[in-house]
Amino acid sequence: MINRELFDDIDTEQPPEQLATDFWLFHSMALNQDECLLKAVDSVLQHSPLRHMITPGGFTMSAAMSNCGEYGWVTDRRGYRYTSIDPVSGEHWPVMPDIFRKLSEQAATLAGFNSFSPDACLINSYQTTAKMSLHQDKNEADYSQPVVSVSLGVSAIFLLGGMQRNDKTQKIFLKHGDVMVWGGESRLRYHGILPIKSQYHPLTGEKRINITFRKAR
Ligand code: MD3
Ligand code: FE
Repeated sequence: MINRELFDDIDTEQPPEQLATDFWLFHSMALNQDECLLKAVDSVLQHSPLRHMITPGGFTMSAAMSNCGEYGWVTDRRGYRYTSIDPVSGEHWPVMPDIFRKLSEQAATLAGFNSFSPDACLINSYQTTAKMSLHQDKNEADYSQPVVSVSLGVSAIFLLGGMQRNDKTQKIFLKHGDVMVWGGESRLRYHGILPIKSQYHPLTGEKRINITFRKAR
């Protein structure tokens, strides 16, 4: 078994990494609140459970999803969009936990986005082999607003592409506790997640949890 505390200390000393213009990776930024974050994830999921949504093309997404905050991102045969009501529960999405909001605003500030105030928070849960194909995030009203994401549990390799689907991609390793912020010139970059390898994390088991914060409206 890995000595987690030893690795925590090393990771925390990794400086913020700029992966592209307006694109930052804050290594292990969420590590010291990992258990609180996962507890908050669980409380959201008790109200609005994870579900596999259907794309407009009729495919079932391999990542299971849910949301909290004023708006939630959904997809079905009618398209991709934000809603204020969870179509599964028939109620409003759960309130965004304070610990989520605080972390996302702090990360955005570190990246130079000073007045980020997310109104939408998507929770993605990946089991082994789940993936997310190359896409752009463009269902939001204002692309001058950044996006923040927090990775928890087993690691993943994400593909960072360019502004065109066929642009060259770079592979970036995302581990438990990593926080990314992208906006400005990078806001509409193509990106995706390669199929998750079979791994085990003491706090999440075989799963990877990604929490993504956006300003939808
Ligand atoms: C944005 N989720 O939900 S977030 C999504 O890890 C999504 O669950 C992925 O993409 C996940 O829409 C990735 C991190 C990420 C990485 C690179 C990007 C977002 C990015 C590059 C450009 C824009
Ligand atoms: Fe995305």
